[in-house]
Amino acid sequence: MATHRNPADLVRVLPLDGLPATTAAPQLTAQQHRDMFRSMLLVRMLDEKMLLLQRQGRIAFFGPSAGQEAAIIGSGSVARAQDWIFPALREAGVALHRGFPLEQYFGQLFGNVLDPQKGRQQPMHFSSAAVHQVSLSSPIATQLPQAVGAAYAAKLRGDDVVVFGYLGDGATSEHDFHCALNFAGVWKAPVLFICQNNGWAISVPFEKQTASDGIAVKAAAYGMPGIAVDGNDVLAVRAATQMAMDRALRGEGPALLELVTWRRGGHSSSDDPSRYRDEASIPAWVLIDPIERYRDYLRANNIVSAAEEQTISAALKSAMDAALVTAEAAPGPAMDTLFTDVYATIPAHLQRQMESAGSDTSGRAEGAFPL
Ligand SMILES: Cc1ncc(C[n+]2csc(CCOP(=O)(O)OP(=O)(O)O)c2C)c(N)n1
Ligand SMILES: [Mg+2]
Repeated sequence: MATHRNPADLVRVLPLDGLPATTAAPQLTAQQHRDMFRSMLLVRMLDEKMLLLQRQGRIAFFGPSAGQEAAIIGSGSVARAQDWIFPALREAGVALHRGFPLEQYFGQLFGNVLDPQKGRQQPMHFSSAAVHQVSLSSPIATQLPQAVGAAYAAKLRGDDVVVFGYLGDGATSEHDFHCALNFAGVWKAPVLFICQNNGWAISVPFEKQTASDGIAVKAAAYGMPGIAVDGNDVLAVRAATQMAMDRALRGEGPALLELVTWRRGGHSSSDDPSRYRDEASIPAWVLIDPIERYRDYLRANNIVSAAEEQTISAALKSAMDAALVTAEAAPGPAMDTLFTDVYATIPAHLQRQMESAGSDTSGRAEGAFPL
């Protein structure tokens, strides 16, 4: 059960257990490095805080991404402002890296007025037109044909847009995955399929998911390159994603990236992995912290000193704490948005229903509606 993927088979920049780099570090400015590192720290910080909030009953549900920060930020940081993200469960960090405000992030988890979707989605379904990130689709892999459609539309219209379609290893067993890759290959759609292979699909281990030698190899069947990357190596992820992006921008179509990482925690705040996972059999290399690996690089190359990191962390913490206080105090979405947000112009029957529902504008739905 400890097979998962062999690290020797993966694209790597940062050293790991004596394994050599297989590709050069991407050319990034010090500011780009700092931004990526900051986002990785933020994802980890939010993860820890949100799981506590869930246990305190302050939010209902959370899907953690501890250990996957390199895969999330290394790939998402390649997207340009005009590109679109079709995420799975664990890519809120991509939205945050691209400017999604923390108040809106918390507002989504509280389902209140600060949520751009006004509390109409399950927690973790972050979505913001401003940062070009659509909501995750709860049914696994359904976002992938949507991502291909968006990419193909951009191609037909001549828009300079690349679409990032994220998925987990479990999603590769869904028909939507195969359908999406097939169409993307035929149409040469500018879409990157970015699979975070974290070893698990809730309680199903990777070994039970597929008989193929990993996920990247599946790309060959659809006429696109597949690249298997050390997903805990943020620079390898960034380099591989950029390579796929450059191909798409040259009109050469899609690619499949398999970012091999590890789900350290439960599937979600509702899960207890000790019920089905033997912690002693976890491959040691996947537990080497992606943040520490990047930190070592940043220190060795004099990009982020220990003092600078302290300043970054302190600023992140105070921004997080302040946004949380604001968001937790915000009211629920106003009751009348149930009626006003359905059509551009309210039809007569909804108008009547809105009037008969009364004039409650307290923003709290509990008990205010005669059901
Ligand atoms: C079609 C469908 N089947 C089952 C589920 C229940 N479900 C939610 S997440 C999940 C596992 C997803 O695993 P993976 O794709 O590896 O992503 P990860 O959670 O590991 O990030 C399952 C089976 C679902 N949401 N949709
Ligand atoms: Mg998985």
